[in-house]
Amino acid sequence: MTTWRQLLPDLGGRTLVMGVLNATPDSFADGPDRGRGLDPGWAVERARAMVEEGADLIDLGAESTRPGAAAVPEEEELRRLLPVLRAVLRARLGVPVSVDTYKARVAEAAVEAGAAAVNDVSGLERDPAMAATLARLGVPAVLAHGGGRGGRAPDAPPPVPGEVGAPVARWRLELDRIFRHALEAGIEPGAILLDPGIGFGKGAEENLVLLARLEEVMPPGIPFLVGASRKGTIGRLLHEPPEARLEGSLALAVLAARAGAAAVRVHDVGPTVRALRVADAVRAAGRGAGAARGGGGGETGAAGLELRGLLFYGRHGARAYEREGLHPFRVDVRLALEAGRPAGDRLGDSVDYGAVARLVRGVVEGEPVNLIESLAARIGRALVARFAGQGVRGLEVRVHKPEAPLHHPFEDVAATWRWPA
Ligand code: HH2
Repeated sequence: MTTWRQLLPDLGGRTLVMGVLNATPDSFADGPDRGRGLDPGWAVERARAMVEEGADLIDLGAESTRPGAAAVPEEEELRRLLPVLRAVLRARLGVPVSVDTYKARVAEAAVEAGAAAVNDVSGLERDPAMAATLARLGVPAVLAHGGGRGGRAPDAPPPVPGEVGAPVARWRLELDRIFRHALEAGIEPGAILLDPGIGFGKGAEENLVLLARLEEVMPPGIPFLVGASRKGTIGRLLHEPPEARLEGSLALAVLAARAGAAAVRVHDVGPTVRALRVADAVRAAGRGAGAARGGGGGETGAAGLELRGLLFYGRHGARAYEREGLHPFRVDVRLALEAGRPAGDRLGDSVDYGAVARLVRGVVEGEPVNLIESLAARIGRALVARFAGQGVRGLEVRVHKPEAPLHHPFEDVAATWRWPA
């Protein structure tokens, strides 16, 4: 199976840019260009211009996903898509082309024609055949949250009665579920880019909260893409039509990059590439300064190590059904090192956090226990047994159960274990 990093080697370095190409008569954001992408000749020139402006990949869609758009039958979608896809591929523009579709048959035909990736706004939800099809095709995929249910009116009340404010925990769970669904279908973790789905099934206020809290919403360790370009969220703030939302789109691309997005999906490629070049330079400088502060240890003081949000699946729980399927557990580990640690700047002078993560994984994926308190204790004892002799003088383990069997919306259920007690 091809991974995203094989397709886009810069993934995880700078923020990558996916350029939007619509072979549709009704895409919300295309302004005076609406419908022109149905013409293969025009589409090739548009794609070429985006690549010249710095696009890392082109995303070709033949069905609008805007709220209220009419569903397009498979045959019609293929009739629009394939001639444009073939023409763009024939032009050998030097970047991969993904196809924006939630239909397995369309994805399959597009990959057979040469598409390198699939962008499913429904996160495998809308077409039950999509997950297995992607696993079989072996191409990487963008899996978005919320695009499977049809758009909700921007000012509609929250979908869960009484769920006012931020449904952050729910989005996070649903994204975890999308990821797990993909893994269970046989898609490799490295072939998945998650997407919070700005504007998909979310009200106006919710989209702002989602953008503000991306770092909490997106499962750690899984690269994600954000598509906010020209969307209604910007229109409602600036009162401009989609083709005049450049500044708003740039602001959101920069905020997404700041929150750790691996890629953004945009209409205005050149300005976005330039804005991100600056934003990425600031981010990189921040990382450098942090490294300089944290590095070169061994002179005085004691360092600590922290791993947060390690995600593993296990069968722990007191109810019989919890033993039947895998469910997620998130683990935070904090290790306090003895004074004078790390003794030098080599891996052997400190605790190898990869080894910590592997040990936690072994316990979570191992023999089930009833209580998360027991799970936290089991992880803690295993860590003490392994690392106490390597300069660790204290540790704290926190186990979160994001799918705890509670019949109320909740933020978190967690248990903590400390050593020394
Ligand atoms: N947004 C749109 C379409 N596809 N795919 C992903 N992964 N993420 C998004 O946010 C996303 C998407 C909507 O933009 P556009 O393609 O310009 O409009 P339309 O759906 O009306 O064609």
